[in-house]
Amino acid sequence: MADQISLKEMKEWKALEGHYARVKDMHLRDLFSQDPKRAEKFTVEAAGVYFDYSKHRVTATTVNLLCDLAEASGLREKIEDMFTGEKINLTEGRAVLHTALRAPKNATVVVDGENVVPHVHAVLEKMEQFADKVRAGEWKGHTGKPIRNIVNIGIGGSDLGPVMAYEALKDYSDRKLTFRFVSNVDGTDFAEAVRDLRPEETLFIVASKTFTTLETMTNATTARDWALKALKDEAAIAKHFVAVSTNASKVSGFGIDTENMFGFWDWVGGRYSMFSAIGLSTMIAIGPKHFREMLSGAHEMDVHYRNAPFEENLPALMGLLGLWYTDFFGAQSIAVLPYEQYLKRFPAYLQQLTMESNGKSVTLDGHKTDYQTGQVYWGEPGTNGQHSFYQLIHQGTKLIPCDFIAFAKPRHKLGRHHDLLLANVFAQAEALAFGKTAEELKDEGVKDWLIPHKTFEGNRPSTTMLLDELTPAGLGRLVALYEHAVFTQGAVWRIGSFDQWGVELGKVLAGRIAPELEAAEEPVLAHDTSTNALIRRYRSRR
Ligand code: G6Q
Repeated sequence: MADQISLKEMKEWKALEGHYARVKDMHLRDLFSQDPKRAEKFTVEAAGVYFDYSKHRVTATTVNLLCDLAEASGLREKIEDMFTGEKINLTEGRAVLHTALRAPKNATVVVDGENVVPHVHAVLEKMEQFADKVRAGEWKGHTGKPIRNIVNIGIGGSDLGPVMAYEALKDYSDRKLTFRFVSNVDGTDFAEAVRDLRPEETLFIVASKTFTTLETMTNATTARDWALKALKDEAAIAKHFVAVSTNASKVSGFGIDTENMFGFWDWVGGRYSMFSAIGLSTMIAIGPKHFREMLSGAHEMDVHYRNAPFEENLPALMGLLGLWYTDFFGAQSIAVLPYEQYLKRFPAYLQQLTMESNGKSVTLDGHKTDYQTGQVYWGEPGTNGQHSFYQLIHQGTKLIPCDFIAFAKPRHKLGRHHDLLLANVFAQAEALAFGKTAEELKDEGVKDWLIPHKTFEGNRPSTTMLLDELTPAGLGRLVALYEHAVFTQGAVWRIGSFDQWGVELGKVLAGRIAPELEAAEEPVLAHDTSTNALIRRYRSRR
């Protein structure tokens, strides 16, 4: 790779530094009072998402400078490289084509000389046939009983997307079927997931790209033992186990007929895989039609990201705003606050998407970054969070930009619930931005000594995203929005957003420690003194 000047030496970065010094103390109260059109100017609506970023500590110049930085960082070209199947995952030598998973049938995306879109649609059709059979009660278990329970076994990218989507779209799911998700190697996860299930009515989806992941293979083996204990016939495996994987030989080695395997490809990263066959449980839950709608929603956002100018481009704006706070204001985290109970697993899903992607401190050409990358994402649904951690966001010492997500229509019309929910999300964004001054408190007659405690500085930034309704398409749009925001940041930061070497070391060390825990004879330990002591303590107490 040709040497390029470092990010912080770029004139666009330096322009932002100068600009930051000028605007850092500006207050949102003033920005709003100076410009009656501020809300309008800093709201973009695209792909079904009304995206109000007016309550951010930005001016029109900030937005222009951030977009200049994106342009100068080659974001436009990098987006094209991703969409056209260039091997942009350099450290693994792979293309990055989750966008091809939601491309329409007539699209062409070429990887290694081959159009992958027909393969995507062939797998989708195979998934549809299977999902329809299960949903119709036509897929029978070994004893002839229809399947009623679906247990997805997978971890990380093979779990978080499916479980989030299942919870998000539960209102669309077939309530005759029970869904469970097992990920943790902690046996409690499996034991609790199956304790009230009958093996003869239970289907396991073993979801693993590699089919070698310790947790998933351990759980899958336990599931096989659990099923065979009741069904007492190896032939039952074919009816009660299907696999989602890229590794056919490992799948058949486990005893699953590759007829019952749903494939995907090395150009689908784990945390970008919920729209691939990894979403089989989602499709069984909500049905093929709704699954297709989810794909269309994501595709709509893909088209927007690829074509819209950065100033009007939701994922680009979202990514650049995150970078503005991370690299200039020194913010460490972003709170994701969906005012929609069905999105309760969305923050957990985003944690992997964002933190595994952009939690890197070395650039693609191997240099240590001298700027901050990847924020800590966290959150809970509103209004629950308001009664817990919002205190720190309102009055604490840390700057925590917030993403509020809300829907105009409720999934359940119940009395005043939805109006109250929405009143709260709007109120929180308002309170964070504008706060409450000492003068206002004085006018209200608050005693002097209490005023410091009751003052809200305000100037705490947030985005409010308002969608019409939580539909499969809406979920697709939201997920794709965040995926591309992550891409935007990774492109500017010059890091590899699509590998995850940071998860490897712990796996290797656990592989070394496990036999030491299980050895019959006292093992000779050669770790540090702390780890040695912990191992001995565990062995003496287990
Ligand atoms: C995601 C990661 C990781 C992966 C899991 C499961 O991007 O690669 O979370 O999804 O480790 O891997 P398998 O699907 O191979 O079991």
